[in-house]
Amino acid sequence: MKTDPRRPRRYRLGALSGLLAAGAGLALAELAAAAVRPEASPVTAVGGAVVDRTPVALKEWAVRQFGTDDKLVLTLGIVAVLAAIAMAAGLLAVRHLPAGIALAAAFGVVGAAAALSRPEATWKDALPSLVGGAAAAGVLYLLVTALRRPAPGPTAGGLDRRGFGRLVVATVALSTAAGYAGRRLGAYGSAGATASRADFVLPPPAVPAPPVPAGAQLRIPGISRFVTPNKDFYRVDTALVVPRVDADTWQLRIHGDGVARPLTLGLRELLARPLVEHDITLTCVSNEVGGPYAGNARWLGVRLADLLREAGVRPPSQGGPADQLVARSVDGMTLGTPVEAVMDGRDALLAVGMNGEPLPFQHGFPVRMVVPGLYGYVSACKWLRELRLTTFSAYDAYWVRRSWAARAPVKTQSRIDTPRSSAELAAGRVAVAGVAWAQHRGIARVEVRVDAGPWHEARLGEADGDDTWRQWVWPWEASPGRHTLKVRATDRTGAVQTGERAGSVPDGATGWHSVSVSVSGR
Ligand SMILES: Nc1nc2c(c(=O)[nH]1)N[C@H]1C(S)=C(S)[C@@H](COP(=O)(O)O)O[C@H]1N2
Ligand SMILES: [Mo]
Repeated sequence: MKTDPRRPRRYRLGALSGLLAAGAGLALAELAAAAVRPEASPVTAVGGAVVDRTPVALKEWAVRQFGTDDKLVLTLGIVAVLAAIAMAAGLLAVRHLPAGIALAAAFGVVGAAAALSRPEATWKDALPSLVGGAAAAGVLYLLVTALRRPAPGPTAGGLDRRGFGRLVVATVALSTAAGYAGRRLGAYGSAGATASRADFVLPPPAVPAPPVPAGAQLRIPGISRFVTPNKDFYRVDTALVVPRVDADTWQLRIHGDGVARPLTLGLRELLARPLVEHDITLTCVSNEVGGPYAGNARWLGVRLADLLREAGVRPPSQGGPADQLVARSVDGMTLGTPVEAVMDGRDALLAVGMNGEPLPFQHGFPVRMVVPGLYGYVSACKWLRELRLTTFSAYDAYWVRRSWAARAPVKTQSRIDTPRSSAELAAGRVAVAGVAWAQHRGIARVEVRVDAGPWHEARLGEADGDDTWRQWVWPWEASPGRHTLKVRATDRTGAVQTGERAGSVPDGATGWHSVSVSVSGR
């Protein structure tokens, strides 16, 4: 067989054609998604489908490795896989045009299937991926046909560089224009939501929270701030694009077993009820011992128990038929909360305000749930849309279907904020300090131990109710050498935090946080 010297180059250009076709497809799909809804973009849809199907062990690993960047890493991963397949499709198309085109188009179908598999999907969600797949296939067809067409004139048999070059320029221009238009259209689409948040003035609370006691915040460099500023508040959710809900059209529906008077409320109606303010520390079940997924804020909202009573709901202890309250968000997330906990007198809130401002979009604007004493995944539904009363035996919420426990009260935990792990310290007085939490039970005592020594009682910051974390500090006379510091807390029921190590699945990690430091002599 004779080998054609132009072949390697033709393949390189084939791979490039694949990439350009994929780029054009993605850009047009983003534009279409901006028109349909942002969640329907193929990358987001595939990403969401991957998140839904990721085994917990892998998800935990990803969260440990990448923290809150896990979403970015996932998106980059999808784009990288897509790029590899796009190049393969380009190469394939050079050899066998229909096969390459079919591969490009198949990707549209995969994206469409992923979009349709997402909760809350309608048939329209398939459109962006189908448009993208068709565009990619069409562009690939044009580029590869040009590659295969011999140049006219004297260089007959060679590549029609000009023709191919023009097509490349046209493709890049088209993709850029579509990408730009998509962004503009996307911003336009969420402009109503953005304006509704900007215009939203928080009503004053009928029951204000007392000021945070001055002694709740210890003056120690490196300790977590007692009130976590909104911009620093941890974020954990499955949303690859943050839902932007327009407060003016937002509605909440309350219905289900034992709901004598189902309710549908807009924001105005919700806010017509008395608002209470309450400080609550929120923690994530997937937080490792010593991890960062805990934050404390002043929430403003309507007491959920009042609203449920208004709807005629009775807790199981008073003969109500429903023991589970399933909250559903606009993005189809479901979280199941014990009705008994919501109605037992604690300040379970439908929150609209966080630290004096409307909820940030990332934290659930316009309305989210917050329940003191329960991990976020069984209580803190963001972008709330529906509350349905049912039973734990009849329904498993999203995380419960993924090996997490159905009921998950917060476990007593404590964390050393300072000194940091591997810190190099000078011998002498060192402030060992951090936070401890046992929401709704309260923290009674925190103790610190150096190496295998005795436990020393730490000084506690002033308590701000039982639903928030508490700061603590212990002055250590550090002696030279390597040392390990450990902390444990005792809640107000007298239960001491267990030292037994357990991972976060299924209902929260246990064990004592420990920090190793080295102390040098003077
Ligand atoms: N709609 C929606 N609400 C959600 C989640 C989610 O993925 N989607 N994650 C929950 C989890 S696991 C936690 S820990 C809290 C975190 O709230 P934050 O991001 O405001 O800190 O939100 C909860 N509410
Ligand atoms: Mo969580």
